[in-house]
Amino acid sequence: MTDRLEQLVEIAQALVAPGKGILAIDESGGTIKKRFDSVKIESTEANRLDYRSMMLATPGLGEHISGAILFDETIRQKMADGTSLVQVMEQGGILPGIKVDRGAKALAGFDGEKVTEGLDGLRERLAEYAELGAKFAKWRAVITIGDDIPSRACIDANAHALARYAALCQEAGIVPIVEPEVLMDGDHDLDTSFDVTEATLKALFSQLYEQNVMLEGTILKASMVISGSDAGDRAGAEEVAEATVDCLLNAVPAATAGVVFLSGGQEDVEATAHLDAMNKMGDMPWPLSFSYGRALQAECLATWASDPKGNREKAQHILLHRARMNGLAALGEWSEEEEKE
Ligand code: 5MM
Repeated sequence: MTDRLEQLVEIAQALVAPGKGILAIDESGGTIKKRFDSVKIESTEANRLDYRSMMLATPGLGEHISGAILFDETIRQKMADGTSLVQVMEQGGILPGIKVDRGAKALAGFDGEKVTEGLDGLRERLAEYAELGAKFAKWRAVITIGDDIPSRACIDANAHALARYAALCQEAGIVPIVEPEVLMDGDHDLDTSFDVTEATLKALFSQLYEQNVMLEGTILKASMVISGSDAGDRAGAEEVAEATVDCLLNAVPAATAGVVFLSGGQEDVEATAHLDAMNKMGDMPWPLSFSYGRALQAECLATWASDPKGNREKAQHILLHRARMNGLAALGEWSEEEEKE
């Protein structure tokens, strides 16, 4: 194995080290504005820096968080004393990652479906991000469940783009996180979520194979197999865990370095309980961990926003607690009692 491939494997394994997971704080301009609007904070560059640097400087965060995914603005930001956020992360033992997709855009000819853009110029952007300290990257595709969708065309177009992105990342010595998110929106049942997720993952791994992507240096960021958010009779934690693990076993090669889940709109504790239930099912071919955005940040954001200066430590404490709970869930050692401590 060449040095570059060995380094990819090492980084990928570090990202899913036992009891550790990823903090997703790579909200693009529109999404962070939406999050800040919900807590009545203006989305200025200074406020985004204050909020994200507060999270990354949380003492002890690196015990449960292996890496954090940043947005382009964040990987370039420095604090008032000149320390860059990348340096803050390095000091805290957290690997810097970068979102490199340019968003999910309408897929021509397919109403209601999206394809993620961002391949043009990606080789050059990756080289720059590697210089800035990025060790891993993320690309998110969006698959929507609805009347007669997703189409085969949408699944294939997104799988193809994900694989081309992953190959470019590995060429640059950056570990790709491939994220084909099957949205929870809608009233679909668990079986529909299973079928769509399985078809999506199979298409993705077929494309990764076609495009020579090394799975030992690749992380899958998956959505759980879960009832739609508007479904009448939503499946419970055990059912979600079993369906998700069955689906992954059907579609994800054992060589893949690890699987981390997105939270996709689940409540904080719900996302933790689902991950824990999966890891309590016994040994898996890959580590199963987390890469939550909202399920790690929701309470931390609300606390910080109510008094950004006065509540800084309180918000950090809340983030650390959620990170610790999810770290336990990644080991199958979480319990409701731990939650109360
Ligand atoms: C943190 O949110 C990420 C960026 O989203 P946009 O590109 O839409 O601004 C998002 O990709 C996130 O990493 C994943 O969806 C997982 O986040 P959740 O909140 O679903 O755990």
